[in-house]
Amino acid sequence: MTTKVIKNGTVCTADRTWKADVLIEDEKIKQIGEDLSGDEYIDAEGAYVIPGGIDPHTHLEMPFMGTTAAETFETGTWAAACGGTTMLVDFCLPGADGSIKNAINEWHRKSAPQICADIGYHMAITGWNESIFNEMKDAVDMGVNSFKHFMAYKGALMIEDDEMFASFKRCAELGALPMVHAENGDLVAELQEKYFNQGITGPEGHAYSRPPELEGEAANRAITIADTAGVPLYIVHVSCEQAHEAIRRARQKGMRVYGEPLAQFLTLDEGEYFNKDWDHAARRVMSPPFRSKDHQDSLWAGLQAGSLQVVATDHAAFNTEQKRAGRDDFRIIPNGSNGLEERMPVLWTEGVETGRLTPNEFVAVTSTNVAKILNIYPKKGAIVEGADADIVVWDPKITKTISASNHHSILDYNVFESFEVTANSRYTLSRGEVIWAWGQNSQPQPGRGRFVPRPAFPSAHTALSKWKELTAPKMIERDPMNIPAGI
Ligand code: DUC
Ligand code: ZN
Ligand code: ZN
Ligand code: ZN
Repeated sequence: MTTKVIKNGTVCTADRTWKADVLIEDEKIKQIGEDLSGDEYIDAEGAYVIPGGIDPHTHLEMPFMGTTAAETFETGTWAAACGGTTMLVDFCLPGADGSIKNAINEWHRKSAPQICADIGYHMAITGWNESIFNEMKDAVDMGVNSFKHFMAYKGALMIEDDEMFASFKRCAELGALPMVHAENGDLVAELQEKYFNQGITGPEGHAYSRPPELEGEAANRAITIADTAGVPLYIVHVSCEQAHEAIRRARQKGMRVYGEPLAQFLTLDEGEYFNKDWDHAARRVMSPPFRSKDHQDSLWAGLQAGSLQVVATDHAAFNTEQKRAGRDDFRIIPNGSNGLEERMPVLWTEGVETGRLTPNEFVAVTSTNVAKILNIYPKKGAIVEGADADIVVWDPKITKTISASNHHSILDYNVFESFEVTANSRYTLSRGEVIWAWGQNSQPQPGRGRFVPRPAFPSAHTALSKWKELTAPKMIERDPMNIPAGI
């Protein structure tokens, strides 16, 4: 079989940086060392050789809010590859029958013929009954080891606390990772109505009705529920100091709680919702919403200190036409924004170029930490012998202006429009195949990507359980005769 060597680059992993060539054989990394030779060569002179990015949070072709996200599995995985992301983890939603197994099979049916690179899934738990309890085991057996719970979207996806507790306990039994969308959905619904009734019908109403306090409250509640169930917790799209603070406090107490800021939250702020151009503002409507600069500072600090571990996009792409369904009512603007292609270049430019993150930290939060937390390390997220050759030749000298006119997403706009980025992927390799080369723009074969099963976590994953103490309570012996008179 043909071998490839990535030549003359600087290998940069989550823990070190050194000059080395990387030899690839049979889709895997065969050897890392000096002066390696092979059948073909890939030039990495002047560039970093990093593990392919993993976006832990996307919604491709997701049916949502009366429409379906416009980004397809084909365009989404291709756009991702163009920006250095070689794997994404998409959220499966149950269909009308409520079945988890059927939802996973439906996601396979949609994704398999289209994907240009590898994917995994999380499963959403949007209600609670015996068949969901049973089917969670099937999901884990099918390679889906994480379950998301929406604490918002009242009347649609929202789950109640008792249901969430039941599901978290089931996750603990199965060695699965529960995730939450943390916003107090009951209060969001009330605030939405309040502002709408005051005549605030535009996208600014979206920001007013989803204040950071409601995200912080839900994050704290989810952490308490996870701790009582004795299971780790992953909080998706952390947007604000209040949620970050809850995570920091939990981690300090020894809980395994993970937080995921988005590239958008780190760089775009709530001022976008007050733009006079309705389309501009509506295109940025997502939940939680963009916040003020203070919250951005908190998120950057969390990435630096390790209290937040990964950067995602929540890529949920709705075209302008779809957004316009909410022309007269912000409550029905489909929620979601883009970022799959932009996540890594934007994070490098705003994080590494500014000195906030080291290149190694950049690798950790875009790839390695994701692989570890989602239990696919070191198959993914690593440059070590035997790992999948998902590798990016990351060029810190490529500059470009982000624009809908040159991006690879299906979207008719880009929330990062006119951002100047100072780095991009020179070559993106997926299991050893070059699927993106800067300046060539030739899309790989749809369907070449694979579903990556993620196994259950070992039982140590459910350590530190208050719940275990609660289920083995100590009996206290009392003398029934020793009760004071009059009680
Ligand atoms: N938030 C969004 O903005 N879109 C998809 C789902 C979500 O929780
Ligand atoms: Zn409720
Ligand atoms: Zn969400
Ligand atoms: Zn999401």
